[in-house]
Amino acid sequence: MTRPPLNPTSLYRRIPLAPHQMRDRRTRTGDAIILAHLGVPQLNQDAWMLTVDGLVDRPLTLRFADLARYPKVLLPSVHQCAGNPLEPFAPSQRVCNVVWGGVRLVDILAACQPGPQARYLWSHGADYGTFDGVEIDAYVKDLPLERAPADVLIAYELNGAPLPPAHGFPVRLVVPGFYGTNSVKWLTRMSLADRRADGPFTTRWYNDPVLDAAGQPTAQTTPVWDIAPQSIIVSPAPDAVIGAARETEVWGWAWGDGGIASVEVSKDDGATWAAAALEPPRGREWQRFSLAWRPTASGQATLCARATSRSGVRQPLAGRRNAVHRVSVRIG
Ligand SMILES: Nc1nc2c(c(=O)[nH]1)N[C@H]1C(S)=C(S)[C@@H](COP(=O)(O)O)O[C@H]1N2
Ligand SMILES: [Mo]
Repeated sequence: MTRPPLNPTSLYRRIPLAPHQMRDRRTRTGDAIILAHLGVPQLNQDAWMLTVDGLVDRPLTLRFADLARYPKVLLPSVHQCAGNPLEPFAPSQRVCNVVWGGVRLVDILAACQPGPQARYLWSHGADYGTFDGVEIDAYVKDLPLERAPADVLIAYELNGAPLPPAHGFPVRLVVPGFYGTNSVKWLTRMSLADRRADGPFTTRWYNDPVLDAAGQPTAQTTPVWDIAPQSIIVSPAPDAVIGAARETEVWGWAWGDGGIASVEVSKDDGATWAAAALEPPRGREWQRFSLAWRPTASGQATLCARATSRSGVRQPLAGRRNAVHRVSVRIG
């Protein structure tokens, strides 16, 4: 494929909302996060083609109009950026909850019949350029087929409208339950392979150092795939003034691959915790939690929330991208 023009031509990032502004259950498109490492390729829907090749019996080339042959699926899902790959332990609250529309990856794969050796799906984007001083031919990510969720989407809609250019127009991958980095935008090629992809976005970046019991890095790394349990406090907002002896609702959102089982809230910077009310998981969406609070003493208070996944993993207090979110308020 000839290279499409890029606009902008380098890293483009938009993080419109702070946690206290994430009041809507469904995030409007204009409020959704945007992350493009290399710029935004300007693609033409009629000229767009997707090649599916590698370890498949029947390689396939799809044009945009061919997608209409497959059932259309709507997928409401949390969409979270793992944060700057150069700072893998920095907390990231770049998140939104949106509705994707498209066709199922499994339907496309069924049409091209992957062979028994196929273990990874390599997805290529049309973007190219330089990131952290490294020259990149194309943004490429890999997905382990045995762990790939059944609801992975080849998406062409966001919130009921065609994907905006920055979100991957005309077609992108959406891997629900995995961090955004895996959801390759401006999709041009999917290759089935028997090993992980060898580009910098799968070997150099987006592999977290595995720490030992003492918190020291080991020689091992783990790919940034599934979303770890996390929560944010939406209300009260940072530096809000809370009336003493009045009832206030502490509320927010919790999410993580596989769903969240419980959320605890602390009103004393993590010294003590109380169970919050929590919605049950609904598909891939974030879950609302809330706790009524009637402050007694006046002064400063630091609120924290921590989520535990249905598989029993609890958010760490600090030092990870999913570290506990803290909000300081004034009681007066
Ligand atoms: N082709 C391509 N796909 C990409 C990226 C990219 O730079 N190029 N960025 C990834 C990252 S890090 C994130 S968080 C999500 C962001 O998707 P959004 O901009 O639609 O929110 O896209 C992912 N897909
Ligand atoms: Mo990201």
